[in-house]
Amino acid sequence: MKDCIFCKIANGEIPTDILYENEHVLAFKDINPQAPLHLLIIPKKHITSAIQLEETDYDEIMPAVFRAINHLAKEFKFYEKGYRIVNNCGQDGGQTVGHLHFHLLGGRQLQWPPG
Ligand code: DGP
Repeated sequence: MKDCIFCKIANGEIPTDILYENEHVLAFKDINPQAPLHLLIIPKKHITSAIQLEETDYDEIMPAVFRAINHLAKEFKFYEKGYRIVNNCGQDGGQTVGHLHFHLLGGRQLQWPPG
């Protein structure tokens, strides 16, 4: 989608170090890290937020997202001490980029509840 920053990353318009890629998703470092390791996993297809997921996305996108997360968690050894997967959905959820993405955070003791 035109003017979507994550679509521009997905189609190579904005050069970004891609850490993981499969048919449906890709992953890269968050520009504003909130933990020693803070990655973003996004679908290549433009989906505005989790509430906009369509029927086929449950079969295609979401398994690919979790495949990517588990691959990265092992590669970066998040899993050894634990990590957090976050999806901010909509305004009250704190979503600032209107292209579905999952944060993968680790490398420090994370607090709960979130703000
Ligand atoms: P959220 O608040 O859940 O919508 O998170 C959006 C995240 O996207 C935020 O942590 C910063 C990150 N971000 C925004 N623009 C860029 C960008 O151009 N490159 C990268 N790598 N991350 C970005």
